[in-house]
Amino acid sequence: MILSNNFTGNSGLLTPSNINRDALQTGVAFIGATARFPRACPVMFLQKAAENGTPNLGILGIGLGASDGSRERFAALEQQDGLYTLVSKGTGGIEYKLGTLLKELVFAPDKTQEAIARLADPAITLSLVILTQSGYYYDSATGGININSADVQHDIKNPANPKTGPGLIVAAMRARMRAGVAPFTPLSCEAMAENGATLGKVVISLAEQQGDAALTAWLREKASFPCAMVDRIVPKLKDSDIAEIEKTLGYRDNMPMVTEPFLQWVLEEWKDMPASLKGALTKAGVQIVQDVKPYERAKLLTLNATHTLMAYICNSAGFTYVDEVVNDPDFAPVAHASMAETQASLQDLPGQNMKAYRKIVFERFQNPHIRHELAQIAHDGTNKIRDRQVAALRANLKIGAPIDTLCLAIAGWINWAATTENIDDRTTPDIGARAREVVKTGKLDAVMSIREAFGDDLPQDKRVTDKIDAHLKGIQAQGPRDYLLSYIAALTPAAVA
Ligand code: CS2
Repeated sequence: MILSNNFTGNSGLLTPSNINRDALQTGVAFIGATARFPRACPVMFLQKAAENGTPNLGILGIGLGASDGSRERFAALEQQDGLYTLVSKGTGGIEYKLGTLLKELVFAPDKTQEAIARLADPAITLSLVILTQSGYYYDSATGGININSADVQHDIKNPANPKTGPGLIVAAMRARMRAGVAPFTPLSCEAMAENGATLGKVVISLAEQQGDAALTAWLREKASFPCAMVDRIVPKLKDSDIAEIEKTLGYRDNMPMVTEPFLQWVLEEWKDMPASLKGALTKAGVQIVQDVKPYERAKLLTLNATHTLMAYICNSAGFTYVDEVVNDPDFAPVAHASMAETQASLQDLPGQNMKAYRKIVFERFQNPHIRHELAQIAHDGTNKIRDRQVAALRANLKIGAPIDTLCLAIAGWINWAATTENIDDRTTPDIGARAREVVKTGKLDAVMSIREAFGDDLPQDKRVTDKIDAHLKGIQAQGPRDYLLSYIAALTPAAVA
């Protein structure tokens, strides 16, 4: 039987919660409610705050139609009354918890007016937002919304009947302004640099494009779009996860998550953030800071950059999962070498010592219960290489720190792209052809000319191109596995410290 308000199976195995769903008032929206990452992380902090007694953290889940299968996933969530299971697996054992905050669900593509009206409710003061990076329609050239997109053009012409996430937010904000209600505060959960600020830019520029000067001015004056760093490793759901939950808990859950115990939400304090909310979130474990950027950078360079290194070169060397690599004494040193380089430009932060942080990240990678597929990490390589390896490269070049493993990761990406089929890279859809061109000609140009990743300077920088070239030729000559082993054998103790 399917999980629902009326059926929670062997709930004795679930971590008890004192939340009374009937008494919970809806005060938070969640735009993109089927996404797993926020349900596993920020929502769990809100749930903790609700368990600590904050009353108005019931969630209005809004579904968007942007990605394939979202309608089906939303219907599955509706069928379960918004309930879902969170299975966290660590060395301390398994914890089963029910996500109970999602109380109301509205699928915006079918019920746009209802979604706008509900988002305009004065009781809603916050909204989690997850749109995927492309769902922001951000145009870095103009610093606003991408007016060349057909969906955005639709929303410019039809402000009352939007299709996009930013369009929905603008319409809801307009309704609030007209009713004399303050804006809600959108909390971006995207794993992307400057997430909240980017959301603010696209929302305000869309209002501007719609010719609504009053709304544009009102948003500029009154709305806040705080940035946040959200961290929890959530591997892709497997059929066997659903089967295991059904066997153990006695109900069928089509929207669960299997994740690690670790979770972190660093949130920027915004002007007029209510002191009571700040207190409640802090007590629930959220780190409220003035500037999120250094935390975001620390995570991107320590955790995500090492993921990206492994996703390509270690995948080509025969590994399938993250934990396989870091638990293999022959190959783990390459992950250490990567972290040593990417951390070179990082400073300790309040509450976060970089050495200790690195150790925690490495142990998280080692968690054998979290089978995190390298192939899952490999998609959208251009953006990831830019935000991770290239960001670290630029910083290290500035301070004269080593860049060898960073260049190995980039060479690994090129080799992987040349040898992998059906690559999903929205920024460089022809990355496979470009990489094969590099291999064929022995010249890096076809890949280094991807400006979105390397800019105009790095293709000219011989300190970088010579190293990438040497690594790539080594990988080609010896094969990825043997090359990686010979690279690791030559690492000095300082390179992995
Ligand atoms: C990963 C991230 O797929 C990837 O690119 O590096 O999804 C990573 O697991 C999360 O950022 C962890 O919070």
